[in-house]
Amino acid sequence: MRRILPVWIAVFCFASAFAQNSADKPDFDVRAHYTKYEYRIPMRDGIHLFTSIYVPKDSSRSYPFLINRTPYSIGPYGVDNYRKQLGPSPDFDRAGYIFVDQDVRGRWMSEGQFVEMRPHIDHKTSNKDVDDSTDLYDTIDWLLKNIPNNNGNAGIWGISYPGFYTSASIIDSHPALKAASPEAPMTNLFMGDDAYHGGAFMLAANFGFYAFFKPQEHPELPPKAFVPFDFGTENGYNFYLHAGPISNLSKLLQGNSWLYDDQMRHDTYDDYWKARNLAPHLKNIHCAVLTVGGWFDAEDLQGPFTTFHSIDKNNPDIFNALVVGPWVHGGWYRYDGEHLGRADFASNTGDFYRKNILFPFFEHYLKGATDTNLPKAYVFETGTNVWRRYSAWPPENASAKTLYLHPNGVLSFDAPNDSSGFDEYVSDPAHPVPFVNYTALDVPQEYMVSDQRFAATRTDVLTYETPVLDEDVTIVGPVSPKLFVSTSGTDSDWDVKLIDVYPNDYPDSKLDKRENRRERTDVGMPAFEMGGYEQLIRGEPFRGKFRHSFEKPEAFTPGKVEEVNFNMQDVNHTFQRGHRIMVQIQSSWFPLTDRNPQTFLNIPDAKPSDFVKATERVYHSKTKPSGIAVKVMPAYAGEK
Ligand code: PG9
Repeated sequence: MRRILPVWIAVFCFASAFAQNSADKPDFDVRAHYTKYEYRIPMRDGIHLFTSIYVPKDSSRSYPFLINRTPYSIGPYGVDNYRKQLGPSPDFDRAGYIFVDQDVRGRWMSEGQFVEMRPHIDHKTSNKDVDDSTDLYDTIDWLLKNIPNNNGNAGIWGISYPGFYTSASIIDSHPALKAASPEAPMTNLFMGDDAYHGGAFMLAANFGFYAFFKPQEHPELPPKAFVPFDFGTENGYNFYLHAGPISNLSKLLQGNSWLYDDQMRHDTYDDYWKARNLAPHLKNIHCAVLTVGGWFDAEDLQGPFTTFHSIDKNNPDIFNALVVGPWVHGGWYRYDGEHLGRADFASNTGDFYRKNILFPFFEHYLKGATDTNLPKAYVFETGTNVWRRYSAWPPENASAKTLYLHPNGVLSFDAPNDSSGFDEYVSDPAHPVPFVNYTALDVPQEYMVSDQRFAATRTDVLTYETPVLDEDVTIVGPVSPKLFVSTSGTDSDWDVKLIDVYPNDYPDSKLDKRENRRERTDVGMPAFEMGGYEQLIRGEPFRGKFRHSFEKPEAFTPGKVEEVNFNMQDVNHTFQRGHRIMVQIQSSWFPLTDRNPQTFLNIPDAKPSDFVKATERVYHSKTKPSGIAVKVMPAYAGEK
């Protein structure tokens, strides 16, 4: 049975299902309470952006605008075709807003040219200098003048690409813009968002995405039916391994692959990526901002942190807050958030966020409702499964420590004292380490919490673990590998995983698996047995040639010991008493990332013969103390 890749159909459905409903199934009849209109709103350069507007039928009071700008279609089109849900949750539909949905430039029914993550123009000299900040400014201006019964205030929200459009649009804010919620906003695709992590190309996610997200010839015409890409197999590991060098994949997109090619070919931090790094442009923002992310967001986990910190730095006088929950990409919109795979979060975290954080935020800033008293950082602590309120992120009272590697697979907060010592393995690109131990064509969302015992059995994975903890250890913020390594090749990946090891007598999970529609459990393991589970907490690849610079990669000298230091994305996790802390190190993670040929060259154009085995060494001694730097919290010290 030929399996069509579901994930990007799911993304497409997910994307256009912003039109449908979030986890709180709407029992609210939108058509009975709203009237839909469609407009082509003129921008300053003459281009018209196709916009649908849902206006409350009750004209006894005025309403703010709540805007969503997307490249994924605002469908269904036609004033008689209504979305089932209009806002980020049914509470918004019930409370009454003027919902505004817009196809961005060059997508679907809007005119103009689409540009991937359109670069912001800091110094505009004419009406021809347009970007998403001018498009939102012109849209709000038009709405205020043309849509009656508005209360003079506007807000904007969006998840993922619409999250990017939220951040990009609020720069040089329109005075009527009072609130924004960028959610999983792509901020720098090369530095930890969708395209590259640690310089390694996120292969399965990106090829799968661009097999769905195609350039459009005539965006102003009604969109063509979506034709899913046929992989011809269910097994992504074999599909990508047999595809060979990643430039071969372009040919499978029938020439319509320039969006994929742009991502795949710009494999160093070059001007293409620098122009698209939104962070330094997040200035002159005058509205309140609530940035949202998910600890297990496999696509845009870094973006929320980069956005939050950049806005804080450049706009110190506005309300700027961060919310991070135990969610997958967009999970805070789509799911109850009680678990992911077999990781149990003990409460409906998505429901809590929608009702107690997001809805009150917009009600306060757009309608003058009671102040929400939101903290600077509202963060769910996994492990203990409680929400924490912090006055800064990361919390300022955490102390810096290092989990050091020791001989015989020991991990300890004590530094090694041996005069010499290393562990080694042979990394073979023909047999890369899988990132999940079951058949998958996409990037299963639960991979970020999946059991790592399968990897520990491989000879090309190093495993280190602490003794059983006699007290809780809570870590917050970035997790930073600091490795002393050598390779017999001239390039190598150093992928690091931080893992929570459950005690062998840990009770079985009581989770009902119906909720997580795309979850898969490991082959052979009973679905809920948690004794000895090795839960991934954070994992990141790092392509060694970028150890000194992402702009200018450097070859390794075979056998020469070098330092490889990098940051993995933030966490807030408690390793509970009775658990162990584990670290795994490997040089492939496939097909989550592309393979490193382990030869210093331009990887997209590598020939099959360029992929060679290499002997990798990780050192642990007094003079070469490899370890993972973390920030450890004292006993709970957040706001009460
Ligand atoms: N994060 C998705 C994506 C955007 C751009 C490139 C690749 C992936 C998305 O869901 O928008």
